[in-house]
Amino acid sequence: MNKDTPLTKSGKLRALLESSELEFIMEAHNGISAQIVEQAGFKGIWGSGLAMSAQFGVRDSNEISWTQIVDMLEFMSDATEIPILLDGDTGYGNFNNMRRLVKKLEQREIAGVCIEDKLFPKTNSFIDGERQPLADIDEFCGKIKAGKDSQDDPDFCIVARVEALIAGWGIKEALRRAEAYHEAGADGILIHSKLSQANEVLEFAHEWGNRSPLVIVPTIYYSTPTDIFRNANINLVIWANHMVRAAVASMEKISTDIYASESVIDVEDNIAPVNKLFSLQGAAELSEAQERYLRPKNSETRAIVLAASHGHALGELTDDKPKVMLSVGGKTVLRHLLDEFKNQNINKVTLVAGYKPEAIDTSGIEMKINKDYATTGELVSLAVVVSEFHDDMIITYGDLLFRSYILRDLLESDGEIVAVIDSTVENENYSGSPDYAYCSEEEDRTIFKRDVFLNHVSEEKNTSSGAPTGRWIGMLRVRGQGRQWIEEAIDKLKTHENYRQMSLADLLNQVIQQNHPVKVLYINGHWIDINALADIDRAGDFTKL
Ligand code: SPV
Ligand code: MG
Repeated sequence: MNKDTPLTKSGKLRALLESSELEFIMEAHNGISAQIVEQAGFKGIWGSGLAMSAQFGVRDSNEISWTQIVDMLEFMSDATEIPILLDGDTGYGNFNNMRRLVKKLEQREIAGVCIEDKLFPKTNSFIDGERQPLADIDEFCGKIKAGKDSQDDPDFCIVARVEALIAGWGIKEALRRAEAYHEAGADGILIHSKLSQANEVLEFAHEWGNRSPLVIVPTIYYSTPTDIFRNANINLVIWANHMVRAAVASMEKISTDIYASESVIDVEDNIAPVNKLFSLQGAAELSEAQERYLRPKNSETRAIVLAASHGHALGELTDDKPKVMLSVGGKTVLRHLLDEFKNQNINKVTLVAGYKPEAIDTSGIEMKINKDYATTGELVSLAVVVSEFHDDMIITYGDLLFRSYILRDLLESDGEIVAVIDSTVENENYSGSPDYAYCSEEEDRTIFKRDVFLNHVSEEKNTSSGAPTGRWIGMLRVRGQGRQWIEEAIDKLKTHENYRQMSLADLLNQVIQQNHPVKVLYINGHWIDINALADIDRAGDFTKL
């Protein structure tokens, strides 16, 4: 930044007032309009009394309280970097009210205040201006002095607004007052006029010379070319009410159009997109902060659900839908699964479908298809979503129902790959072909649990590795390097002649064969998978427990 650029808002306002160039500030009346003014390039904001009253739907006659104004200014100031000059009416009372006002404005980083020499409660200068009594000059000078004496920041600006021309007193009185206010310490003079030509303002400017910064409000004499002001000893132009008028005109049009057409189709392209609001509100910053401070546990975890097969053993039940869409205990199997994921904050779920994908309710999931589901095994289904793999994921069969603690414990377990193993080797109700797990140790029921690793998974009950220590339930956690191990194992198995028929058990065995550890999370029952008709009733009972 240029070393001469003031850093404080009050410093910036003072620089505008004292600039050798003609400067401009624009009205704003709330946080969003203040931001829009800043984004348009304006170097300052006019906190207009008229506009703020109007946006509250009341008159510009001190019907809103000064604290309501200060509250609004706080939003405007928080939302912007450019200085705000408050239209402070008469200072909302006498010298004492003025002192308190200045303190409160400084606390909110409002750069300055303009007060006008009328009586509280005031009325807008363009409504019966001649009938409005002017303040006693000495009393008004006392107010200016009190304000100047109570400011802590030397750059805070107090602009004195002369209403003599509005009230019909003429140039002489205007100059007399301006001089007194200047003497009292005002940082600038605002000369106001309600004529449609700038003549009296220009005459005043001419007489005033460069005694102190001069500010004008060309609301009524708007047709005067700006260069005339530029050449007339004027420092600052206030566009005093154009944001609120623009908003009113636009809102009126849009509201009438929508009412008449009973539709928003034709207006959509003529109004700001919702994303524009988000951007003005700084929504992106909040999302970022949420990532930093509020990232819920497991929110990065994704789930992959394998649900491609037909499930022939279920007979007619799967004639028109895959297993995951069977209803159990009032919900589909898939819904049970998704609810378990949701309970653990896992919201990104990819499901690999194959048989009758059109019957799957895809709300809350992303669906991918293994089109060769009828002739391939689970491994091919998993390979369909390799591109969806993530550094933290659960891979599971879609026909599993389980108690919530199983997924919770799996998410809390550490290890690059963790397999959930039921330590009950035999289960007479089990209808499928079990994946017997051969682990480094049997389940240890003491509190001093040691890490257990999977050695092998097999449909064979007794293999050369000895007796099984449990059954794999079809659920895995994969994290960190584990993802790479799985990808490498898939690549390796792809070269195998049986690849198309391979299962996830083959994948686990391959990972282990490549010397990567697969940790075991032992459980004791509390899950069920749906393979045959008998399982449907059992699953119904399971969900009721
Ligand atoms: C305001 O913006 O509230 C002003 C300027 O005081 S004017 O309405 O032109 O009087
Ligand atoms: Mg005003």
